[in-house]
Amino acid sequence: MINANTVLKLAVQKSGRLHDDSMKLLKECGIDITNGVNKLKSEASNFPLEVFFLRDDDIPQYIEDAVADIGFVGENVVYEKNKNVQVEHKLGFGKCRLSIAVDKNETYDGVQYLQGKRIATSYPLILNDFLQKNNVTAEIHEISGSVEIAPGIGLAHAICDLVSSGSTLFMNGLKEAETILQSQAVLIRNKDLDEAQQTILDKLLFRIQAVKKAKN
Ligand code: PRT
Ligand code: ZN
Repeated sequence: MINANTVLKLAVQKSGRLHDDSMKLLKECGIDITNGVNKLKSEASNFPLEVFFLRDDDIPQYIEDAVADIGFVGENVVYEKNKNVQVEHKLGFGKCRLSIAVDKNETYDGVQYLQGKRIATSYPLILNDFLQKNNVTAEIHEISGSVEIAPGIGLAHAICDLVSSGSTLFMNGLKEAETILQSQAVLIRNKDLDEAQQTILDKLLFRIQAVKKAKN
């Protein structure tokens, strides 16, 4: 029997680029969340959903550990964290790409350019996969922020970072050389939801798909 008291726990970014679109999507799905930005969690008043507000980097781990059941997070974070979670649905917002960029005056003539170079990034795992697939040996220098300044201060020959408009690269005298991942926000889930949780997730997915259809 399905437990009528079951509530699905959704993790969303507490603040940052994905927060507003995540909350907007819930609203478009007809789900009322009483404001909870300064709280850790908030419950929907008209749907069996509880929303947890977290740093995006922590979301895959929380889902793997079943602290939350589902989450809205960028594919870039999902693949970099490499946790045991399942990507269920692409959400259509938070679009960006993970790209390798070099000094705008460099002649970039293909991935072999990167051989023996030092590349600064916050995405060492995804970058390492890309380099291996392309038989390139390069030094990956992991930094957590302001990756785009690394070439200018002599820390690296190239960077691997998220790009959307391209203006950050431009302002730092860099040019995009290689796109290694196209990313957008996705709904990820714990792999072992019980029947009651699955039923709620199916209802939510049905509404998300209806919202998407209405926009097309
Ligand atoms: O605090 P928390 O850890 O939760 O947030 P965060 O600072 O790690 O992430 P945040 O809010 O910056 O980004 C959240 C997610 O938004 C990312 O993981 C991506 O999935 C998505 N996203 C979409 C982006 C961008 N577009 C983006 N442009 N994330 C970051 N950027 C940055 C990029 O790193 C670079 O510094 O924006 C700059 C480039 O933008 P353009 O427009 O100048 O090219
Ligand atoms: Zn983050």
